[in-house]
Amino acid sequence: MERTFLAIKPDGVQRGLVGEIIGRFEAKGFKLVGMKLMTASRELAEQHYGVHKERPFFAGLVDFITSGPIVAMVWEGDGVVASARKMIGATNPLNSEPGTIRGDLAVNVGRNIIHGSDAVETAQQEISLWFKEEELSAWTPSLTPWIVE
Ligand code: D4T
Repeated sequence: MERTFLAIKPDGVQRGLVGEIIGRFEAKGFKLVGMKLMTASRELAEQHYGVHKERPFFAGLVDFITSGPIVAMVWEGDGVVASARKMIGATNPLNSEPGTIRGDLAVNVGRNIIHGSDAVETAQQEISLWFKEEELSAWTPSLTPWIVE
């Protein structure tokens, strides 16, 4: 079953948006299989954003993402990687459609409140970077037959 890595960034936690954001993925019908509140080390943040190492915003991004607790999560469901990206919205919140998390709740690219994996392969890498296997729960919500046939 497809899984994605989502993280509510320090701004989302500081602004008290954890419940609002998690609620959207729960209400959609995806399954939460891992979640922890943690402050990322510089090493972890640099690995996570390694693809942006040469970009001018890299140092500021790492400073920001390690500046306070984040909520790291793994969600599961058919098509969850692409669907979560759609629910999150464009990277720059000023370009995110209303109805998306960033479109509804953010205004600045450096404070865009949530991260979501951009592809199935990236998701697998990010999940193993942030979580140990034993931190993930395989479970069957009793509502499943009412959400997927
Ligand atoms: P993340 O990875 O945080 O989910 O964001 P996106 O996948 O939507 O966008 P990204 O990888 O291109 O950017 C990573 C991260 O860097 C911040 N950022 C980005 C920034 O501070 N300034 C910038 O100019 C850009 C392009 C925001 C997200």
